[in-house]
Amino acid sequence: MKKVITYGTYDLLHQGHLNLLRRAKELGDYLIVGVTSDSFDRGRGKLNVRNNVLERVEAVKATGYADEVIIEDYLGQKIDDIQKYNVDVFAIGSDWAGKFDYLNEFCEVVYLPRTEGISSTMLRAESQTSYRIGVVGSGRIARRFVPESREVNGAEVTAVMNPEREEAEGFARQFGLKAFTGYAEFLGDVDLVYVASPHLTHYEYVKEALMAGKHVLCEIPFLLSRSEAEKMFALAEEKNLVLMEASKTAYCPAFGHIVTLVKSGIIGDVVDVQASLSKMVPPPTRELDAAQAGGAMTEHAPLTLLAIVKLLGVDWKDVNFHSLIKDGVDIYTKGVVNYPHATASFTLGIGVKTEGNLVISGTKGYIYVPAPWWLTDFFEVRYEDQRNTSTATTARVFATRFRNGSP
Ligand code: C2G
Repeated sequence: MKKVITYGTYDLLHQGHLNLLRRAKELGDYLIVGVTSDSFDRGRGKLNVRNNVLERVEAVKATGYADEVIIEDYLGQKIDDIQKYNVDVFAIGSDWAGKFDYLNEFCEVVYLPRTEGISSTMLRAESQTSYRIGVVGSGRIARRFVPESREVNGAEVTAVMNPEREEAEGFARQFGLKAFTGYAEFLGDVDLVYVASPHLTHYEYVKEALMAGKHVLCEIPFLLSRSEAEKMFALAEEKNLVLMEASKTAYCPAFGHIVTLVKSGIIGDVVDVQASLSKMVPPPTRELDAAQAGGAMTEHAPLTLLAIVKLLGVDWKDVNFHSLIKDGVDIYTKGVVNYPHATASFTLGIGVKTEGNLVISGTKGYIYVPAPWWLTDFFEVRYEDQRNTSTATTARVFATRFRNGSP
């Protein structure tokens, strides 16, 4: 019996998928279809899949071409599946031509003609509003945001605003955007605002955008005082708008995996979280300028506090700080956050170098995330008996996929 295997997301199943599955089935006697899991798709940058994995599996089954449907959940699974199911032919659409030649070592690889004129992306685009994103600021982080946002459909960066005309126009030319120097005019031309300007400008930009009825994504540090943050969240709620802090770590699949594992009790009760982060920046720079709210705390605390709050919550008893100040900025800060049943500490450096790892200690074991933990691509769950230690290779896979966008 000749076994054929093929993989895909099969979102909003369409004629292109049907043709592909029919042709794949014709290559042999038995067709296995690997349907991607939701987390696998998110990990490879497919962020807008409409149907969930169960709906997609049902849609593939309903075509009648699949003799068996499996779930594809990790990078490298194709090789495992080919060996496990004794597959003779791996088939995939010609849009992937060349990308899976490495599987020739295990079975025959066939690229089938792709059906022109139809795709899930087209179907998704037809049925959804496309949001116009405006970027405030044109520095390092904004420069990374524009190309990354192109991976997401349903939203497109269309404008940039910087009060310095030359800066705005240079950035706009580089990315094919409209340039604005006036905020009100800019707000009139977008649906959603990404604030990536210097720290001290965040409050006014966020407030005006919300007042103008625009959703806001604001870079870290979001705002520099609790009362400002509370006011802005209340305003967003009143206006029924989305207001988010752009904390990427919170959306790293492997970081989410750690939080879930901890909540499941894998290390027992959490008694301590230690998170550190340091980055050396040569002066003169905004990060070391007191007048621009520089310092280790404003630069790094949002990420370390994210880990602490996600793991231990917001009901702390007290917080203590020790800072080393140079030229008016903290080049090093160590903070201890005490909870009724646990303690947490964060160590931050901007002119002091330290290890940037995350250690979550529990009554049964601990989780160790090496530097740079905030990009979370690998972690270990460790126990007293080292034979029990498990390396979260799935987490490594998630992050590798995420960074490389590899198939
Ligand atoms: N396809 C096609 N014609 C189209 C659209 C898609 O032949 N107009 C094929 C693709 O080439 C693929 C299959 O249909 O072989 C599934 O497509 P998608 O759902 O887009 O999944 P894809 O991202 O290609 O997943 O591990 C997953 C695989 O790498 C492929």
